[in-house]
Amino acid sequence: MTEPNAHVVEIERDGPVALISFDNPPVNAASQALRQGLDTAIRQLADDDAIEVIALYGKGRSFIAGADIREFGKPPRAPGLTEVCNTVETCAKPVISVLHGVALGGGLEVALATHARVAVDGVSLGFPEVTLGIIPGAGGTQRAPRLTGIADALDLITTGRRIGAKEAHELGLVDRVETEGTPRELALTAARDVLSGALPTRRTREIEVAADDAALEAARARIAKRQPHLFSPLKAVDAVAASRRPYAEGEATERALFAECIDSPQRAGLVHAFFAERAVGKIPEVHAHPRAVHSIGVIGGGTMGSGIATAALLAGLDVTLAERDQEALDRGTATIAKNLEGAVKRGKIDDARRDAILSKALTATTDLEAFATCDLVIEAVFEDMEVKKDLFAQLDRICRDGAVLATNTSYLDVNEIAAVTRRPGDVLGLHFFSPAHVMRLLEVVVGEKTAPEVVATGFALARKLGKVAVRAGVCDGFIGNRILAHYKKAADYLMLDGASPQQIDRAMENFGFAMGPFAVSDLAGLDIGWAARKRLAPTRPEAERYNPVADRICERGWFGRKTGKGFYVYDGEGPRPNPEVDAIIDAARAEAGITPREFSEQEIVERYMTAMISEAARVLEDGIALRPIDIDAVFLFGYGFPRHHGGPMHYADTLGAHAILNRIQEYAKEDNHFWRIPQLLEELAAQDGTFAQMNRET
Ligand code: 3H9
Repeated sequence: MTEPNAHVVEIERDGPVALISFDNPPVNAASQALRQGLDTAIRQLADDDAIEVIALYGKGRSFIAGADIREFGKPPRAPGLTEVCNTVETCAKPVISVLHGVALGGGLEVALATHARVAVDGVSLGFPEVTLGIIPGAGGTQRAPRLTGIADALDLITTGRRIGAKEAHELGLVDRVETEGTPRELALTAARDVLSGALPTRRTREIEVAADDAALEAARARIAKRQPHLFSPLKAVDAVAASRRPYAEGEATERALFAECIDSPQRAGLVHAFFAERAVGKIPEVHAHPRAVHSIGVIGGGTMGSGIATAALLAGLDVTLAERDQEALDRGTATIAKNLEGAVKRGKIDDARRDAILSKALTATTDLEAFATCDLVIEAVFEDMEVKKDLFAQLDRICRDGAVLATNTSYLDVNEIAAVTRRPGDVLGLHFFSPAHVMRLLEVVVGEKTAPEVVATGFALARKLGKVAVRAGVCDGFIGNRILAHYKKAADYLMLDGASPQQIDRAMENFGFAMGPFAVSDLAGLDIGWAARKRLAPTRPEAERYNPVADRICERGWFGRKTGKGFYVYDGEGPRPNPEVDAIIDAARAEAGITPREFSEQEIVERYMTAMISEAARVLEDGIALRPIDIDAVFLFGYGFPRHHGGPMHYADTLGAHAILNRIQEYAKEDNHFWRIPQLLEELAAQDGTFAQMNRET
């Protein structure tokens, strides 16, 4: 027997049945070796008179997870997946597939090119291409509508939604669902059923597609509303529209549209974001053994503490929630119950699970001694160093040996907090983002003395909670809030110099942020920034410009959404600019002797992004973030950074270090205190280097 590509694709013969299996760990991506192996195997078996039916299945954890994303942006290597799918579909003998684990993107396209599909219960099917800035490019936009109709194909292809075996069966994507048996056993059985006539086969390309112009228009309207900045979803609609034409014509249209997408900057940004999510787990402590965490203690039942408790409960952990008095405790447990109710509404858990969590997994107490048996304790109390130190001294006395002690502080010195305990090695920062049961980012703040296994425990906990953990060093604000404080000042200066808060918000929303900085401040609560500014006032350098507008808004008792007024008015009719803020801004400008000037949207974006990139470069210089890609992940998963720009460091590479340097030099002519050139950026510009190179080198 000749092996087409012995390591990745194997043929097994059983009488008239041939099984082709894929073995390309970890996820069976359709790499060049897999494509070549499959193409060769089908051609060989087509010529083999002893074989009457061919069945494909995957070894390991999945069928095929899609094209090999690492090959994107590199010169294509033959055979392309389109050709391979065509080899499969045009094979004169019936070819079927058994789908388990995942069959995504190109993996699903291979399956749709086979003549019948068996789904193993638990499989996840979908077209995630639009999340990577592309469209299905191996016939998916042509074959899916032939099986499901245009409307359902559009839903799957333009959203990237993943579906299970049952729904795939209802939609007509698969012919059979099996609940028992290994993929190999099911492949053999199904192949024999093809021979007996029990499993009918047909070529997808031969099916007619019914016209559905209404579905095409509805999809375009939905995309304009929900994904206004994305390039590929509309291309996907155009490709699906072409499925009405003869197969070869539709396929040619898909190829052309796919090529436009693969070359787009959005594709590069979205693929970078995909890898950022995975790269951040590669930390120096990767080989340390995490400590087991089954029960956690949460101190503080405010929005943050309740959110953390909710996240832990949803992940199956036992949670002890502590507050200083019964009233506060009741508020905390009520918030958790409300959060869980939201999880029921979103279909994440059912009523019975919610009831079990509330009655069995959650313990509420006003006595810190209850933490004696917890594996990990997180405090989420008021941001005050003395309060936190007092708490950690108590935890040090109460908690068992080996328990991890975590602070959720947003900016305070984790080393100073750890120093009040006799076990600074067990202390770290776990900085959640609000609402903590929704936001995916977790900054794992590593102190000078934090033990490697305690860092590993923070990362393992994040995985359990479904969060993206990023390793951060100790400084005021860690990675995210430190950078935010800087570019927020740039926004404040733009406002003082002539741009309105709404204009700045609109510019950043048009750049791709879901909300601009002033709308975000209103949402978070203006009192939070006010407290931070008051705290930092004594250390504010003389030379630093100061915009007092937000302080004056707060002095009126307007803290944003929660008080109904901030930069915007919230009175039930949707946010609108607060007219009284204009007068406050005018007064601040007059006091500072500023004659307001016009700012174009482009200049607003440039100044804002340059400030973000500058401080991010300093965060790298100071070793607070391990690599540029860690900063990207912080902004993608915690700050609503537009995914198609890949994160601030990836975006900086698209501009080039020289261009950023030139901007800073230009801006520094007006304010050389704020606009300083980070040394790292200067070095990159001198070497024509990129942040991406730094990712590869570290
Ligand atoms: C496509 O198919 C386009 C076609 O239409 C075009 C044809 C012309 N390629 O996520 P994990 C790596 S577009 C390369 O941690 P999990 C991943 O980086 C593609 N590598 O595991 C990681 O590497 P490392 C459509 C891939 O169990 C390791 O595998 N397909 C790919 O949590 C483990 O991954 C998709 O978009 C890939 N396709 O989740 C599917 N996939 O260990 C993308 C994964 O070095 N993949 N890797 O960090 C996923 O959604 C998840 O990885 C999956 C497994 C659900 C499969």
